[in-house]
Amino acid sequence: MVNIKINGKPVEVQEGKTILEAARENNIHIPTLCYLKDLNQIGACRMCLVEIKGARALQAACVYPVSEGLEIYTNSAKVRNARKATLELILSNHERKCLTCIRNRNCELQKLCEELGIEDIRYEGKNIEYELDTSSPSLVRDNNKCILCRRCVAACKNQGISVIDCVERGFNTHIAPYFEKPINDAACIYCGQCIVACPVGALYEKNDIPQVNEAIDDSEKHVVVQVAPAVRAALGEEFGLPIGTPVTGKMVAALKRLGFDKVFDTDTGADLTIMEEGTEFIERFTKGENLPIITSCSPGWVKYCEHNYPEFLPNLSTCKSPMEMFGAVIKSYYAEKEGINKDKIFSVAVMPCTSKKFEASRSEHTTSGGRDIDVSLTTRELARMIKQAGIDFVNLPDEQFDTPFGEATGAGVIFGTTGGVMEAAIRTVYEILEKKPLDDLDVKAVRGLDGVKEATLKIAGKDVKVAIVHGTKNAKTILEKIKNGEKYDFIEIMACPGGCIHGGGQPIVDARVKADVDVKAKRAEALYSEDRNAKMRKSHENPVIIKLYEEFFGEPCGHKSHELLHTHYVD
Ligand code: HC0
Ligand code: SF4
Repeated sequence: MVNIKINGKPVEVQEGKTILEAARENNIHIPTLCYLKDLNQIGACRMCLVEIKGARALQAACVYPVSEGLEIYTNSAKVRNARKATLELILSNHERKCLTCIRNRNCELQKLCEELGIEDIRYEGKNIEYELDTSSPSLVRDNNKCILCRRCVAACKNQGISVIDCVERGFNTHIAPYFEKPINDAACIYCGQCIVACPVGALYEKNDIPQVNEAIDDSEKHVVVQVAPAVRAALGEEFGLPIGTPVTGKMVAALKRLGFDKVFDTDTGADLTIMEEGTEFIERFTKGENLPIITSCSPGWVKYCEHNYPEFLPNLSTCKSPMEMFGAVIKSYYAEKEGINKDKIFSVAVMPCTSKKFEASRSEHTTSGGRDIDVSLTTRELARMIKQAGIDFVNLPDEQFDTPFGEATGAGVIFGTTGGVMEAAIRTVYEILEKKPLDDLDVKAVRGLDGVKEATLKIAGKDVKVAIVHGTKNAKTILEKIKNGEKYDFIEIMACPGGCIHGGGQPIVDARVKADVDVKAKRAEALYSEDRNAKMRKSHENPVIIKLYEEFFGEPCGHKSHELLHTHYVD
């Protein structure tokens, strides 16, 4: 510990901490902009400048380590003036279209203007006009709004992707994919981690709300929606509810009020995936063929594999993601059962993910003749639709998903967090192979936020070696281990850190909140609590799934399943 003084008050702080951390621990607020805890601590934006007794220049608190006897002033006139001047310079060439900006009222730059008392724009700088990069099916890059904080660059690097970086110098510095290519021509996996890292409106998802509204307004169309597991763990944040509040019932109620004809749960699709993927695993494990089987439900991970490790494509499970399985079921089984022409069905998915927009557009997912999923919206887009419709979300009653897919299990809901697909699969595979119930359904060995988790499970007298990976940077780690001879049987890989709960389509949390709150852990706990309280916790016990096999598919991995529920990603 070291003894320092902040604004004249003596405090004891752990050695190695930065001034910013020391101040925050003592409830002293220092503004930041480029700072993103553990990801981007580079002292670039100069918003966190502080005065240090005896030092000639002001110092960036986010990178300056504390030391014995340091005397720091966080709010002197010199500090306030310097921060304000820096902010005014940032504003001088910022496109200040706040009223129409996607991040209006959730913008860290806007908040700083309020906090630092910016009353007018004193400097009008030269503006470079950048063209929007709309080349990707998932996201838009708008350099006119960019403040060069480099948080997106750090997030992309943390994913092990690094397709964006600063290019050129001085006033011409801007963020771009390599060789200034459109992002769609770079090896971007559309994970959207850059979007959730961005403090302003320089990165956002492709807006697909108009297509959905148009379909809802078309009386000829039967518009169905399915909602991914992780959406319910975060949607409430958009309406001021604490991080980690599960809002399943209100979310369903809101979707019904938005005018969707049927509201379904992707968790049901997840239960179906477990039947197919569990069976596929048992077949491959029994024959000792094509192991490890690697999950393929995360489209960002699939794209990463296609770009960087095509030799592992044969290891991917042939199962489509729950979203796409459900999409195929809706335009086949459901259409038949309800007597609705499949071409009149408009199938929407709400996902915590930006890459799902890309997945929905892939040619592999067109079993119905056209797109099986017509539109994939993000959690944020759903929140926007709810706000635009004037729905009082917080005071909605809890409502239930619609028949004939009204039931899902706890196994389906935990898909939304890292380790969840594996845990759900183990619950089912164990009971099929052991022919007896699993004693403890909480498979703790596969839970938690470590980037790579490994466990060896005993099932039916055999060792099953599993690994769980989240964040594509960690995918590289495990794939390299396999290349070096390490053996695994079953691997779950999710592109986003934390899994879907921290997907690129989820509500954007202010960097200052992220510094204090473990957002991933809180959202994960929302899903685990739903699982604990679920009536059913194993996919193979879901009566909807049992009926689906009886009435339509016959058996898992049978002929019809292969036609509708499986695919191959090829190089
Ligand atoms: Fe996920 Fe999924 S769990 S990818 O993270 O498998 O997006 O939530 O919907 O499809 O179920 C996302 C979340 C899904 C799918 C499921 C899987
Ligand atoms: Fe990088 Fe993901 Fe953003 Fe693409 S979407 S630029 S891969 S962080």
